[in-house]
Amino acid sequence: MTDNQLTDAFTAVHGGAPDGIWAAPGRVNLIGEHTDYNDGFVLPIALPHAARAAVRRREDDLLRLHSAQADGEVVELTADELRPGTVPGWARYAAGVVWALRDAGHPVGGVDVHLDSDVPTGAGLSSSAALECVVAVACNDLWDLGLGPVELGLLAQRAENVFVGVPCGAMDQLASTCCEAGRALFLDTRTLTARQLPVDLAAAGLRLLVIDTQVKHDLADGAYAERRSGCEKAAELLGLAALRDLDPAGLPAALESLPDEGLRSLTRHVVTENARVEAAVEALLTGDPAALGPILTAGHASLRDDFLVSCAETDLVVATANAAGALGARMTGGGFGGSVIALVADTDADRVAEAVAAAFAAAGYTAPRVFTALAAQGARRLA
Ligand code: GAF
Repeated sequence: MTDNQLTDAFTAVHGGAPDGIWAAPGRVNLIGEHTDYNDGFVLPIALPHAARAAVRRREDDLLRLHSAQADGEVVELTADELRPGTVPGWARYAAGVVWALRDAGHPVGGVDVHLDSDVPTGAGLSSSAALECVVAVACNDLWDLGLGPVELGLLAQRAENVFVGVPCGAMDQLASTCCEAGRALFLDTRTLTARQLPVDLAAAGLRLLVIDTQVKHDLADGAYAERRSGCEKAAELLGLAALRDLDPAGLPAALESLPDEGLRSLTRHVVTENARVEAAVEALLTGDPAALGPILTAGHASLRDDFLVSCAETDLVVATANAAGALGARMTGGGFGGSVIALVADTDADRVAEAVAAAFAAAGYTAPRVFTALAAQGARRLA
């Protein structure tokens, strides 16, 4: 939607004009899955798909929240009365950020908000982080808070952890606030050191397909929290601050010392996944993006066989895409459905997409949605 359309929609709901328009993108993670809450490495790119918000600062502390994707109602809340776990539905992502900013001592008050997002929901593409981050950047500008992208991303993560109640790591929110166009964000989630790595797949005759299986996942359903607490337990038993601290050379001995196969396989995934991120960074830095292919496929096998967050649909996409000529493929995001990324030569893109569509039809699955991912700009003011 254009800025004018957003302004018109804001005016129709709230009356008058917004103070400005902001955008915050969804993401795909190239590699480094379930590493962010283990103090590890991630390598996301921002998508052109984004949550956009027309926002106006209010002089009272009323939040009047409206979403083009919801049923038309305006959700009215009082900033001072916001409490974790009390706001249902999409509005909790916006309200949670106001809560997190105020809880951190920032003098944020009421806002009128009209949201419109084209980040597919439940597709593993960070639609909720996009909603959080667009409100965070808007409040940062409207109250002149002077917060940088890392601080804003971490506040948005706190909104999700505490206000919404999902124990996610920081990747999605930091990807949304920190990513740059044409670059992948190599982030060390312990030190929060970030490097922006050029990712020019087109120059190499390649493209990254995003294949949304349309199987909805829900991070709040407990399986994600279980994986996270399993990793924390393994680290504790190994005497480590986090699984990030386990060197690949020490992995065999560490695995032997763990009491059960569940903890062993979680540990194996995290240690090998961090090494895959480092290998992927090397591929990008040496100008050899095709080398990402086998790294993606190995990452998928680890998520499927060790971390147990894959599902029949994502496994079918990966197997079919690779059989049809993809250089590599893997599920992206938290898992239990959602999207697969496939690295393909430009000339093979249609064949891969058609093969996946045919395999889904044969299996009786809903047709997948396919688009090409282009590394887009992180959260920003549009107008
Ligand atoms: C979800 C979470 F929100 C992220 O923090 C991350 O853990 C990801 O799953 C898995 O890598 O998107």
